[in-house]
Order: sequence, then structure tokens, then C-alpha cells
Amino acid sequence: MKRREFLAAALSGAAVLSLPSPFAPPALAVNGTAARNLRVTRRSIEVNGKSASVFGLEQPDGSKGLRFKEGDAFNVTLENRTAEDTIVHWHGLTPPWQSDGVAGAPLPLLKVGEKRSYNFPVGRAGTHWMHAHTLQEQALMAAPLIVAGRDDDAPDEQEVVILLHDFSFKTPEELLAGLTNGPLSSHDAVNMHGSQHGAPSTSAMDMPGMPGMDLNDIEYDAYLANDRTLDDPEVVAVERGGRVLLRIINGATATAFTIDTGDIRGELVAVDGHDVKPVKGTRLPVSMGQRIDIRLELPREERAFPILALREGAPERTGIVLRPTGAKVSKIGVTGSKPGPVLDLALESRIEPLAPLALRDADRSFTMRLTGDMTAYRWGLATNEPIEAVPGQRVELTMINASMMAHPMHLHGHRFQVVAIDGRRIVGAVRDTVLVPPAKSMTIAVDADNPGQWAFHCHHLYHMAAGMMTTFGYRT
Ligand SMILES: [Cu+2]
Repeated sequence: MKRREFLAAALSGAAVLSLPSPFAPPALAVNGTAARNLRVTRRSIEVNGKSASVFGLEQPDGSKGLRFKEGDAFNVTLENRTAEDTIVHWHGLTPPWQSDGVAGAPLPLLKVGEKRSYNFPVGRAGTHWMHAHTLQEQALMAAPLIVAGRDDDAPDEQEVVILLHDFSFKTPEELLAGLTNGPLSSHDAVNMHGSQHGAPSTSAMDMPGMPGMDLNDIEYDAYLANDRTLDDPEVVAVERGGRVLLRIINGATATAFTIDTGDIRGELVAVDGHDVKPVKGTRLPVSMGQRIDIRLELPREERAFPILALREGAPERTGIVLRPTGAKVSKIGVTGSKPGPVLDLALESRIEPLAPLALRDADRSFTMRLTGDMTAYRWGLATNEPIEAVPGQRVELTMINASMMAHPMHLHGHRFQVVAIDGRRIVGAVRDTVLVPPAKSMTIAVDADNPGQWAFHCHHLYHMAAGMMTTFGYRT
């Protein structure tokens, strides 16, 4: 019996629920991968010339997040070294349910000073990440979680990981309160157009083809790439004419970006850690929770290559700079001259996965309406019946966005495939997070292969906090 089959058998059915709590690591020797310590910490960074206290997810040597090789075990002890209870979700991995990081599903928050151990197969190679499944995500409790493939780490290709974030000097609680019950501005339009009360609107009302769509709920103080703004960006030394693999993670809580590779045409080679037939482009969208891998062949020129992330529907931007030896790095403003593109499904409808799910008919089909009331700041997911499957079933789920904002929908513990857009069947991307724009319908197929009561939610932190979350459950 293969390792994976053994683990699946051991964890099928009610066995998951009968594990003792607090959780003891499963007595399954996954393999010999050495145990690693990961600490939730408090740290200081400088943003806009001011010091900010944020969270960190760091190994004892200070490296951020975790990096594995395909075939490794996720053999990790997580320690909460902060003064607050918390919980961390391994976004993109498909662990057994008790190792997922959502409070009460099934384990409670990790208390101050507490340690929790994990040991399961890390799974397929891909660009993943980890983040708090609480409002603490806003305070930068997020880090890369990379699973390198057997062919990665080629000597002729340099890996560059970029973690994007939106940053505010306000606490997440203050930001949420500002959205749900802050003082109302004089005109309804402020609410209808989705800007935070009192902040300038970034509605797409004035953009052609996007009537009444809402883009950004919050005006942030900064947009970060690897904790830094373009005032003082990370400058990565690269080889002139070299090959670079960008692993880009949108860890922002409420901001979608378009990656701008300037005049170098990149090749999109993976989405959410799943390989795709390469798509060439210089502007590639990435919504909250999603990841994109872009392969670049740098020209043999002695100049710097900025890799920018353009805020959706607004001129703010962030990014890093790739710098061959000797190249001069010029200053790039934190605000561009034009708003970043509004994310749509043009790319999504073209993506072809290298490893699609097996072709088969759905055993169960569900319909879910994504609803929103901007004025009350209430968000919801309404299904015709509870989403439930029996292990081994193929489930299809059609999400219909009846609200005025786009929602990046994330299913825990599984990968899924986009199989229809507005009812038109496609062999679309394999992912864990898919953007559902307003008035669009997206159908995903999921194989029910990982029993549990899994979180299924919008990856806009404040939409989730305001109700946009449900469960993908299993019946035994
Ligand atoms: Cu949402």
C-alpha cells in the first residue's frame, strides 16, 4: 500500500472525528523528513517611514514560511510566541481535516505559548502559502509555503518568491468596524460604490463595461511586496540574460492585483500551484488567496527589471526589482498614472491544466448564490441544500454571483477544476481559489477525496468575516 493510500484509509470516515483533542500528531510515520519548528511571532517592519508591529511566521533561523520538496512530509511543530491566540491555515495543501487551520474545525485556536504538531504528506509540488484564519491575517500573519518539484531548483533558473499584502496602520478590528457600522457618509453612493466611508471611491462606475461594480472596500496605507513598498523595494540580484521563476502569492486580505512584468513577456506556468499550458503575457491577474508562477527569460541587458503588482481599479502599486550586476535601479512611484486593470475571466477562460481531473459525470450538483448587501456590509453564500458528499463522489458546484463585488472563492482541503463559465463547459484550471466576478456563474468540479467538514469561503477577509463562509461536508 502506498503512503498516500495508507493515510487516506487511516483517516476515512468517522476516524477523523474520534481523534483525541487537543490533537496529538498521528502515529503515522509519513517518511523521514526532519521535524521543523515554525513560530508565530511579533516583529517590527517599517512602512511609509513609520514603525509597524506585525506578525511573523518564521523558522528559528529567521527564514519566513516553509519550503519542502515533493515527497516530503509536512512534519512541523507550530509554536505561538505571541500574546494572542491564533490559528494557521496551510493554503493549497490537502492535509487531513484535523491539520487544517480553522478555529473549531476541528481544533481550537492555538493558545498563547502553545505548540501543535503536524505530520502528513506535503503533497504535490506548487506555490502555496500559510496564513492566519482570523483577522490577524491583516496584520501580516502570512508566509510562503513552497513545495518544490523534482525538476525545480534547476541550476539555470532562479526562484523568486513574492508575497503581496495590503497594509493598514489601523487594526483589522477597526477596519472591519469601519465597514460594518462606521459613520455613514452623506450619500448612499459612497456605500454603493464600495469605498470605505470617507475614503476616495475606487468604483469602476466610470470604467467602460463595468456598470455599478464595486472594487475596493478599504483604502490601505500601503501595498507591500515581501514586506516592502516601492519607496524601498526588495532588489533581487539576478544573472544577466538569466531565467527566473516568479512565485507570486496574493496574500492581501482585500486587494486584487495584476502582475505587470513590464516589457518582458512572461510565461504563466502555474496557477494555485497547479501547472498549466504556458500562457504568454505581460499583465497577469491574481486575486486574493491565489498564486501564479511566471517564468521569465531576461534579456541580456544591463538594466533593472521591475516586477509590479497593480492594485485593481486604482493607481497604487507595489513590487520588487530584478537587478543584473551593474544595472542602475531607478525610483518607481508607489502610485502609477493609471488605475490597475479590473480583473475579469479573459485569462481564466483560456487556462488549460496540464493535469485535469478525470472526465466523469457529477454524482452530486449544488447551486450557490453569492449575495451581498453593501449598505449593511452583510455577505452570504446561499445554497439550495447543504453541500455534502460521500467519499468517492464527484461534486459539481455552480456559484452564481448576485452581488456587486467579485469574490475569490476558496475551498479548503481539496483541489477543484473550473468546468464551466456562465454555463459554457470548459476544461479549465485546476485550483483551490477561483474568482467569481459580479453577474457571472462559475462551475467547479471537486472529487470528494478528503473527509472532513471543510471551510468554503470568500478570500476577501472582511466578506468572510461578514458571513461569506459555508461548509463543504461529508456524510458517512
Ligand atoms: Cu467576497
